[in-house]
Amino acid sequence: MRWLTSRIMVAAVCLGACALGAGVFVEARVLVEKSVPVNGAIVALPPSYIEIWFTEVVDLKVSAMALAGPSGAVKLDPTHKMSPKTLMAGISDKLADGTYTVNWQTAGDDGRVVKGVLKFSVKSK
Ligand SMILES: [Cu+2]
Repeated sequence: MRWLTSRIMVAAVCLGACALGAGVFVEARVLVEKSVPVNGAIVALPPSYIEIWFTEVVDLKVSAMALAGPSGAVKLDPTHKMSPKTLMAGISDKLADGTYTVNWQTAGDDGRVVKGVLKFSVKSK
């Protein structure tokens, strides 16, 4: 009986540790720390680039950014790293007034591809 009790205890501890591990794993996902333009911002000057700072070193090989505005997709210059945790892409064309969406993807320490969206609006008039 004592043997059985200890086995159950071990199983319970294992399950607890696994659940904790899973929780930590989710929290360890790479996140956006900040961006230019700031998510949700309304800017008077059209930005000439998009830069995103992440919470982990990012893998450029699986990183991408795409910009879409009021008249559809906007061509971005190639996505590159400005620092180990930062992605950047230049915008060659002057953005017209309207709301824009940046779809990004990257991977952090665990190599898993993570995707996200940032939005900003240009209001020059
Ligand atoms: Cu740059």
